[in-house]
Amino acid sequence: MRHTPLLALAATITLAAPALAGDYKIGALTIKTPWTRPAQAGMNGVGFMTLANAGPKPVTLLRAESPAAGKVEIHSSSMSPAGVMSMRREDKGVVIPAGGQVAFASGGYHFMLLGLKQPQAQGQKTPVTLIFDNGRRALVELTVQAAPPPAAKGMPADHQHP
Ligand SMILES: [Cu+2]
Repeated sequence: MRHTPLLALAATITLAAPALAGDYKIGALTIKTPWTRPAQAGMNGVGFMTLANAGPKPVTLLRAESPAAGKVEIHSSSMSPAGVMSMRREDKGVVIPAGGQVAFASGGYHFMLLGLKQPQAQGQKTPVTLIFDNGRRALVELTVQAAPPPAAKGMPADHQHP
């Protein structure tokens, strides 16, 4: 064993460290402004954030989990030509391209927090763990707020609907 136990530990513990206000950095990934709306216990919550990948390789977000909900699913919303909004599960995860970013925002990708165990009240934080294909897990906290954070508004990359 040439590696010290400390180094091995550093390689496996990948708690995301808060960076700028509400942002988390984990390796080449930045998780920006995670937030969710107020909701009652037993209801489904919806989580939003932006995932940016500054690295040279794509990273896939495989799934997410939270002690605050019975289950967390990755969904995408889309508008049919008839103007009907529908959503579907993204069981294969979501690829964050090298040098790119993916917005989880109203009308697009989002996290469904199925069966909230407690109410989400304004100002509280809901913990969610993101699990990536490179073996990393990032624990982030969704801030409970009624309206999108300023940084999440007006993101042109998210607007693909006609
Ligand atoms: Cu959904």
